[in-house]
Amino acid sequence: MTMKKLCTAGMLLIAISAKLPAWAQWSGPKEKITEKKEIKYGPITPAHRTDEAMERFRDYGLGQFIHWGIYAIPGNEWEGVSARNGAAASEWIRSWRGPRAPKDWTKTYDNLYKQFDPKDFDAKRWAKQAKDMGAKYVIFTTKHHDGFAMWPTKYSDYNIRHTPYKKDIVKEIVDAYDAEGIDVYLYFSILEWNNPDYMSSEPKTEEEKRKSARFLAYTRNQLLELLENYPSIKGFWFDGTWDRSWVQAAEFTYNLEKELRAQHPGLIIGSRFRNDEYGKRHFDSNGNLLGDYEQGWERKLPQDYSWLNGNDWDAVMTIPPNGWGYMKDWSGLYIKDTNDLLDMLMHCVSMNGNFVLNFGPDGQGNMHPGEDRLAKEIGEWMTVNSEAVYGVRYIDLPLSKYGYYTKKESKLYLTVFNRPVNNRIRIAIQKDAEAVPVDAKLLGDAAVLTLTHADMGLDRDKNTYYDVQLPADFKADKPFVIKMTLGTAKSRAERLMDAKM
Ligand code: FHN
Repeated sequence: MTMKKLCTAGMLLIAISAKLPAWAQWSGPKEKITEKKEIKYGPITPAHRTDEAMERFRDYGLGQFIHWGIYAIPGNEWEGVSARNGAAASEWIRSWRGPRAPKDWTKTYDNLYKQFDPKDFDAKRWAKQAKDMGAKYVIFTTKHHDGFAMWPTKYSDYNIRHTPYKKDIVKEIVDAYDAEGIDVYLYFSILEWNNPDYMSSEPKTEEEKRKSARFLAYTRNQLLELLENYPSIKGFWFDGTWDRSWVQAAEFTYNLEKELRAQHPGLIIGSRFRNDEYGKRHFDSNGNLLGDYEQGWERKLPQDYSWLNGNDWDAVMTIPPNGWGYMKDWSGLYIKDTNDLLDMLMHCVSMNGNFVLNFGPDGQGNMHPGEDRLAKEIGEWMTVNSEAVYGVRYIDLPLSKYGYYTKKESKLYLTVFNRPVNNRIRIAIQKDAEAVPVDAKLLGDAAVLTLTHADMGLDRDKNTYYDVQLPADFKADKPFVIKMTLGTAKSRAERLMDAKM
């Protein structure tokens, strides 16, 4: 290839990489920043907070997301007609369009609050279920994109006080989950479809600028109100921050984040809240995390630890393929089973992330029966194995083909999803590792497992191996955890003559 062609290809590559779409940061390693910029509205907190609140966040492992609001009443259908393929997701049903959408649907939807009276709602029952499942935090929708507030806000009449239910649902959730020792985070959508002051595009005219200023002030007021009403919460989980109207308000959002943090020391805010003055969201134009944890892993998981750049993160996941609010009909959809969800959980915690499973209760305050079943099965597994989930961290070992490693002080856990036919679980450890497995047992079982050093002597191999032998009669119909202690090696790998090829 001639030099000219090489240069062209190189420039094209640079051009393409410069135009990486925003979501590219969640489908591979982060973009390498070659040219640093002067940034006024970059990070407010250090990329790796070490305070007690943030250490708690790192230790959670498993969380619960709850999407509950007016959209729970239709449950992704109306008068027997499914909104599937008509609305983007069940909690987006207000935006249902197309030939099957009911006549005057938006107007119908915007009056549904007049019938919101969840007779079966019992926050204590939900909190107990979450506790039994093993969740350490809950993220609860105070207000989704439809703008309906699940608390009696002073700043809008479109709220729970004006429903037959009347009571403050956010307070009921906060009190019940606090009582179970589960930390509460409040989901808050900036975007509000039915707020006359909300616009998605950048305000240009004087009138639009006045509306935008009113909307920003309203948003600030509601957030300060939430902090004042519910002082025990640990953080916000922001959403709906992708429209130009919010992106262009970098100075406002920077100052608002500072104010929220000053109002509530230790507050945890994810990377989805705001962007820098160049419009870069989640990470500023120099690649620095905006917020306390990366908040873009939604219905996807990082495929390599290096993609995370050592940042904290959480992954939020639906049980159906998509759809966060209540969906009455799950038929014809792939519904993740317990093994799917445990695999995702261990995938996350093995890479220093938290896994947050979404529940979408119905209009009466009941979880979907499928959610009840999964919560129970996950809870049964966590009862035996949560030691490998809570308070663990990533360990730099060659990836296991049997499952996921997690580490806590001198303990190494391997959660096995793929049991080898010979029952021999081979652990690869770097030859220069200071600590190696010195004993092994199964969580939930007293038996000590046989552990041997398998010095395979492969040429040019940087690793040595330790074999854990599972008893042939060990029965397991779900993932199981091998707990090892890391200590001083009793035998070293032989130094062998290099192969001569
Ligand atoms: O548009 C929302 C969606 O309704 C849901 O709330 C998810 C989960 O957080 N967030 C946005 C889609 O990315």
